[in-house]
Amino acid sequence: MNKRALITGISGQDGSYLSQILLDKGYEIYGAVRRTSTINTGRLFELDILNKVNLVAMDLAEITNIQRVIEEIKPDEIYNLAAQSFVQTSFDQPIYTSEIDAIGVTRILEIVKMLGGKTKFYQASTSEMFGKVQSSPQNEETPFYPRSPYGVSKLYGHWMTINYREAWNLHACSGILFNHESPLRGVEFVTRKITLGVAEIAKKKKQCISLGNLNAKRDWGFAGDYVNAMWLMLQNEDPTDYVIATGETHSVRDFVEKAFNVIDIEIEWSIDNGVEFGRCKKSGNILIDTNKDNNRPAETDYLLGDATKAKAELKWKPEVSFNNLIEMMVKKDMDRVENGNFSF
Ligand code: NAP
Ligand code: G4F
Repeated sequence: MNKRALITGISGQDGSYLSQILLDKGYEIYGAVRRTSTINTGRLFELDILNKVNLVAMDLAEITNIQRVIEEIKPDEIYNLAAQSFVQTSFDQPIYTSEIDAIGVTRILEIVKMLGGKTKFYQASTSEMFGKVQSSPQNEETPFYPRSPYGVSKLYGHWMTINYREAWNLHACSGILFNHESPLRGVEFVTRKITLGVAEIAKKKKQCISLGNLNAKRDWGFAGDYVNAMWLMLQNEDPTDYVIATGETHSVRDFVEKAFNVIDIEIEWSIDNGVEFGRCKKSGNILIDTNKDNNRPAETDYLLGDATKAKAELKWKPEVSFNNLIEMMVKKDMDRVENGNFSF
């Protein structure tokens, strides 16, 4: 019989890619979607899998809803990807973020335990838990120091996952994933904001992209590679936690330069009256400006992951390079802008 997976956050970037690879493996997919005025199915549509998954109404805020869904579906595996996932918003909505990203995890774990504890559970943990990094590169042994309500909430969910594994013997594991991007990334995140902005500038629909901290560094990989690691973790006989990362770090500034290179523009940086700008070297036009509104009250300055454990035990490795990722994102956004093809 086909395995059954319940994916919370199926409408998001990772949920869509994960559905795609699990469908290829023959899984029956149930995707939890919360009630909104229009259900966000654009990514599933773009991957041409919308009619291959079963959508069920489930909000992480509502335990009775979670219980009914899990009781009815009886999934072999649950991938808990649902979250208020935007760090900046978590400073304005710390309580809502905790409700979903922290307590929401316990709601699912408790129901899995109550129903006999047979369902395997994956928790979407994050490199944002390392925050003000205590050592580099970061691996499974690195102490955590979260710098946002999002990071703090995720750290609670991380430890709850470990606690249910140790206390109740659940097959529960947590993937500490570093930033991963794709053409399906939400437009609020810096990489997609840049690639969409570059495409709009190339097609003369926009003049300038406004950013915040250009010096922040991230270990950016491709989401399609990272969802495979989630699946591999749940196939382990003994559940444990893994860091998933590329082992390379780049600044937001590097990302901007490389994204403009895709459309043959070279960026020159300058500071006027304390504000940094990026100009087109050839025309002198300002293509990037910086605005303090895009800065965070507390920043995670530097992330660099060490995925040695995942490489050794899961035989996982990233396939898409930093340059190829940027090129893939810019080209897809050029196509979207040219054809007015925005499905999410
Ligand atoms: P995403 O695109 O923002 O997707 C988040 C998903 O969660 C969406 O499907 C969203 O539904 C759903 N959701 C939000 N609140 C919910 C609620 N109350 N009840 C049910 N569903 C809810 O995020 P992503 O990039 O795919 O990331 C997936 C997971 O990995 C998240 O937990 C994120 O925190 C974590 N993570 C991501 C990264 C990364 O770099 N992408 C790195 C580490 C960890 P709507 O469509 O209705 O908004
Ligand atoms: O793209 P970001 O918003 O991603 P961030 O905060 O690293 O969070 C993402 O990765 C986490 C894993 O580490 C996930 F858990 C989380 O769910 C999410 O997927 O910002 C990246 C960096 C930050 O340092 C930010 O200050 O880019 C900097 N930045 C500079 N200007 C900007 C901007 N970020 C955004 N979103 N918008 C800007 O204009």
